Amino acid sequence: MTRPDGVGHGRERATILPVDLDAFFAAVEQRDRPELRGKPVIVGGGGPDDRGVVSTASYEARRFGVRSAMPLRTAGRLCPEGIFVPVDGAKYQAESRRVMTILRRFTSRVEQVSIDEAFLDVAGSEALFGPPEEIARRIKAAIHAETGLTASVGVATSKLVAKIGSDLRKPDGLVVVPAGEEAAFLAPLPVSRLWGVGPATTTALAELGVRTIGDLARMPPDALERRFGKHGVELIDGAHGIDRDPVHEPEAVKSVGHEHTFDRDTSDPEELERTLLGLADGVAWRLRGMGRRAGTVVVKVRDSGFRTVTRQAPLPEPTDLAEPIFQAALRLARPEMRGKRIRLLGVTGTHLDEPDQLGLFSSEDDRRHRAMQAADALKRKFGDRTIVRARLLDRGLPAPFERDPSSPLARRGVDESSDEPERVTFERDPDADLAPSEGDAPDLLT
Ligand code: DCP
Ligand code: MG
Repeated sequence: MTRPDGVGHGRERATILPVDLDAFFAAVEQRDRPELRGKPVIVGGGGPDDRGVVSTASYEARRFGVRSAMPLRTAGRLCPEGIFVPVDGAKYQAESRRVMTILRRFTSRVEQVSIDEAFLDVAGSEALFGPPEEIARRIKAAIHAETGLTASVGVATSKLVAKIGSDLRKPDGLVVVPAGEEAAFLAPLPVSRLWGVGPATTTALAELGVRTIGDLARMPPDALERRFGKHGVELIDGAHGIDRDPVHEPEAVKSVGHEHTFDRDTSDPEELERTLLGLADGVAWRLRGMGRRAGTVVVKVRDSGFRTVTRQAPLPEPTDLAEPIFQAALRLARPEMRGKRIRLLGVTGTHLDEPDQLGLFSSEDDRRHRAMQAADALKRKFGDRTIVRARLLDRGLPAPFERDPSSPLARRGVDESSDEPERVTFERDPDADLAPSEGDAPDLLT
């Protein structure tokens, strides 16, 4: 697509796919509680008398005008039959992670932009999965089969046009805008569909007689620039479907680690072992989320006198499972812990392999199976109260393992010298020439 002045966005093919789950939190609740299906479900806070706001509403509730960010009281007034459900953040995070893992089976070029939304660039995946439209169908089918949720997907040459497309036929939509048809696709839509066009700009444009994106595209550019300044130039680009922002791949990560500082220094072998297990589980969990495996385990042991040692050893084979990471960590840490009171333990996986095209070579079922085998092995070893995270949560520890890997906090990593009780660290590849994007996933839940 090329602007009248000859400026194009440089992409000749429609390979950008936004994927956005439909009524995400509400859909998860309707999936898990069949009695809520087909009903107006409002997720957020304690109910219509609560002072909070709506997180999201099922499409049934939206028919009454209920929207995200609306006060719960207003929602209760608009939709008296609405069923109010509290937010279950950990559950939605886990679901989000499953969906992102599915997306990464289709390409490594996945940019997660919120808890339920990502952009993919599938140029390069076509030999394996077919043309972009076919990939879009497969993605929708895989998400539905594996999570029971529906997603809306767009296909276009730019994020802007593809996203407008994916929003257009929600829920369960699929809109393809072939290269060269952007202007025709956008022309009849209201200007408010464009990014950065809120109520004020919409009103100002209406005063100029501009209501649709087509009206906007026909406006003399200098008139828009005079009226809106720099924003005017963006408006003109938008009206022509021009958006040069590429899909930003995740930063190259070299290692994944978790640390725990004990409330009170301890020499209790059971507590030390259990903590290593929890840390190993967190590392494995995170690796699986990234589609990576660690080749080496590093442990860090700090005693009550602040003496810190790190020990590392290669794993028998690269892994993303808790059990081998835990076994290696225990072997490394045990001699360092003997006869000491321990202040801090850390477990890190390094020498990560290349991002896995996961499902290409091993089916998701295989992977789940392996993960479950590992859980079973741990169960055999530690008896029945074994869900590792649950055991750690029982002890009142924070839940570092539920942190969204793409959250700004986790991406930033944490200062090595700080002494926070529980930390997630990412070490970036200094060679990777990938600037962190401004559009980091909003950390909705943490
Ligand atoms: N969310 C929230 N508060 C907001 C907006 C969103 O807590 N103000 C949460 C709840 C949503 C989730 O984020 O389920 C995803 O946001 P979306 O904007 O994608 O909204 P939905 O997925 O709920 O609906 P849609 O079908 O319009 O995408
Ligand atoms: Mg959504």
